[in-house]
Amino acid sequence: MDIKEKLQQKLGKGIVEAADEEIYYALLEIVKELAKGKERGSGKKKLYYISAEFLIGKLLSNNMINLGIYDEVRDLLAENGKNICEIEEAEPEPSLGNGGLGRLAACFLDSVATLGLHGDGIGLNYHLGLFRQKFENRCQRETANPWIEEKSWLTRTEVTYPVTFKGMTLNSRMYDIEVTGYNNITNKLHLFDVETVDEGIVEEGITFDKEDIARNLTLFLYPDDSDEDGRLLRIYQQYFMISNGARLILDECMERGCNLYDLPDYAVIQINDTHPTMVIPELIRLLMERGMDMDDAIDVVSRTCAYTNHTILAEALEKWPVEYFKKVAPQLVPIIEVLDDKIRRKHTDERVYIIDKNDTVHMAHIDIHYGFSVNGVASLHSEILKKNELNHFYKIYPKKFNNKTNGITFRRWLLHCNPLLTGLLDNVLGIDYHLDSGKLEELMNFREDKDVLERLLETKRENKKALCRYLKETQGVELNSDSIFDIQAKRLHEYKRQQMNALYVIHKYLEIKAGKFPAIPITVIFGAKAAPAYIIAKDIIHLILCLQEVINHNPEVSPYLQVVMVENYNVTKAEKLIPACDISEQISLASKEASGTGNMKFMLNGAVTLGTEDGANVEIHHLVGDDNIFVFGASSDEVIMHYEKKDYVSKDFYKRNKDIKEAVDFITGDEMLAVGNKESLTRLKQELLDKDWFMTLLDFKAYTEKKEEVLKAYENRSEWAKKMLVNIAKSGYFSSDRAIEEYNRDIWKL
Ligand code: AZC
Repeated sequence: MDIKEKLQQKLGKGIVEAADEEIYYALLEIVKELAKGKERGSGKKKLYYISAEFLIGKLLSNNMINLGIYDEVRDLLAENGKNICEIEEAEPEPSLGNGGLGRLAACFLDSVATLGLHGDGIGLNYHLGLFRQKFENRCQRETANPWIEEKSWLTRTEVTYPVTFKGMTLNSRMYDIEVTGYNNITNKLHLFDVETVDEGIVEEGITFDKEDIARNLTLFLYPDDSDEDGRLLRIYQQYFMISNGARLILDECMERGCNLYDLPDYAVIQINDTHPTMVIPELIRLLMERGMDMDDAIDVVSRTCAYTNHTILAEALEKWPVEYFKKVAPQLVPIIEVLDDKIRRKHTDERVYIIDKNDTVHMAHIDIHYGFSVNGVASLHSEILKKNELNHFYKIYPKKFNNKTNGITFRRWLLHCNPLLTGLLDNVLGIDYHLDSGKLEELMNFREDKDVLERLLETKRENKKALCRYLKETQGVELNSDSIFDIQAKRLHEYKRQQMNALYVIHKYLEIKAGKFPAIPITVIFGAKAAPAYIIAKDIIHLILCLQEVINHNPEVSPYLQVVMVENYNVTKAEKLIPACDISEQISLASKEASGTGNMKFMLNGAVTLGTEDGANVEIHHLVGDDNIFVFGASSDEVIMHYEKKDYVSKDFYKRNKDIKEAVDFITGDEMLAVGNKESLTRLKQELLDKDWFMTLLDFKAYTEKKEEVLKAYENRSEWAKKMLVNIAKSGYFSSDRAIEEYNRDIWKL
């Protein structure tokens, strides 16, 4: 039966008569059936990618692209007066991740299947995912974000396990999502859920009874952990995830013929950051339960597990009091104690102990001692791990450390999100680059081709217009599509320095008011969610929303400068912003952004990076060369030195530099207080003056100067088009297919 017949059969009526939602549900079923019919991953050894986050985004279009039916369905719908983009609107986005780490896991699953490798994901089935962001009185408010409908991508399985917590046993159930590779096999994402979960316990916003574990365990991704109940809930979630995962892995491996002593021949477990770390002591415990002696169990598990580190920020390196384990999963405590004891017998350096003198368990230390591989996610980050953050471990295990620079799937971040550019590239290069991203490099042959350059500019113009229409419809803002689109879209965090961008906006606003007009109007676009308990991050959102109000309503300024913060930034919104971007803001304090992956997505879509020498920006710089990126700011070595010497004083910069003083003072000036909250704006200003942990004022001058250079460069349209072309041509390296090939070659060996 062809797609048309299938669709009509499912609909029970003609396509013309069906509503968008009905078509979405019918396509969902068809796609699920097709995916299930595909060849499965096979082979003796299998990868298990365990992660607390899989930020998969909407799946319909991507699955259709990977199954090779997208064009056919799009045309079929068009023939019947339907627009595939509107059908997509009917799909709720599963927000099962915060940002980079979760999206990386999703891109990796796509590439594992695309490369035909045998590997599944293991995670949790959060019913409400990450919160939905609403703007009210120019502040972020959080509401629940349900995504599981009666018909969804989830398939209920018969796999269930009793999971034992202190004083309570909860039954789990596994749900599967099919992960279909591009023209290749289908693997699975296994999401574990607790049978007793109850969405009804959510009250106002995202508040709920944090102690009612049986009903709340899989409700939210990362519940607020600013209090002890929240932190304990995280331990419950983590233990639930890995306890299910560990048993699934052992069961599957035994089914494939494993005798447990040869587990490393049957499984490799990639631990995505420290959230799944408990899988190590849990596997040891389970192997002992099945009769293995402890030393053998430790040896087997250590040869099966590999760890990826995604951050050097101290706050994100998980440490849990032994007390918490005693309260939640006491069965792990004796195992962790033995693991620690073995280290203490071998090493005198306290910094490598697992349990410190405050009786706190350092999760990453378990991974490093009892895993066989430790990788960072960009070359600078991996170097910093070796030289600084994890140097004392590197000295013990130099061979374990390696780098795997992140990557993104081009199916979603080019083919799906940017059909215009894809069409142009297909036309110029053919379609081989879809599977072999290195082929994009052939675009370099067209660097002097006026026609290609003009068409590149044209696709950007069209994508900008499309974004304008979308923002008008969804947020009622009216933007100038002929202006420069300068975009910073990523989680809100002080180290990412959205505040520095906001200070630039203020600076520009003051200049324009004083009569100094930019040659081409500028539109500064932000998209960011702040963690619900992260006060300063929310203050920064408030600052940006107030600026939006003040600037866009100033008739003298708004023809030259506009600011807009996109509400509820998520994967779907990223897919609309990225193709429309001219300037990609990657301005983290050097050394703090482990890699970044947004930087890669923007580059691939023909944006030019304005960034610090941080994370993967360093590699982007290396690939595109000095002429095709705008780099500024203190180097990571300088930054690390400032931290060591504790010699950075932000107030000195404020006192010495007039532009900085004016911009910072503006935060609590009359214009802002007329629309904003005094307490919040004052707190933010004081934070910049008294703390400024991420050295905004240190780099501000270099940033504004470099931004002027970028704006100037944009005026020369043909030269700018060349920069766009070089960025696209050189982005092949950042395909997640390349990253996964490296993981497999060096770590997994499937
Ligand atoms: C992020 C890093 O901040 C980002 O630089 C990196 O690109 C991404 O992981 C993927 O490796 N980290 C997180 O999202 N979260 C945590 C807890 O580190």
